[in-house]
Amino acid sequence: MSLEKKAIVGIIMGSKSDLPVMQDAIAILKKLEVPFEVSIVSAHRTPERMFHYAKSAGDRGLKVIIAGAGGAAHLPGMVASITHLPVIGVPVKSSNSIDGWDSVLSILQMPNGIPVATVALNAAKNAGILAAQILGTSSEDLAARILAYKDELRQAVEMNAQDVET
Ligand code: RP5
Repeated sequence: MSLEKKAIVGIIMGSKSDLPVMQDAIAILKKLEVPFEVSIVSAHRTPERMFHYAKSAGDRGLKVIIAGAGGAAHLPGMVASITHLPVIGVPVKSSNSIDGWDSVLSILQMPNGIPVATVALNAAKNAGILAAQILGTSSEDLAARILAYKDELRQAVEMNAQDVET
């Protein structure tokens, strides 16, 4: 996708081990035809790479950043402290986490002035949808694709209802 069109969503994660969770953001952005790029950027292990990524993101054409991390998940908040772009945080339940509360609270409890739009634990799909919705405010075509997706959700529920209801 990023080869065909210039990326407008940046998907970053603290480790390759976050990729299975973050794949859900990739999949929904592909479905909604939103161009994106994917990078591994660690707040703790590659702080200079993180700073450069966040500092250059707007100039490189990105409009929204989705940042996933687990444990002491400082990546979304640190990126939000550097860029003017909206940052959507995905708390990832890493293998040594305390049921994911470590990453949820690290991403959710931001100080005044530096918001991160935090989705539920491992909810990278919702992060992708939210990024598309932000971008859909300035693209009628994308807004139409989001509404079509919502219609798919409605139809699935109505089919299930027909199966169950008597
Ligand atoms: C965080 O530590 C990453 O975002 C990941 O969720 C977690 C574990 O990373 P690895 O030790 O698997 O590289 O920085």
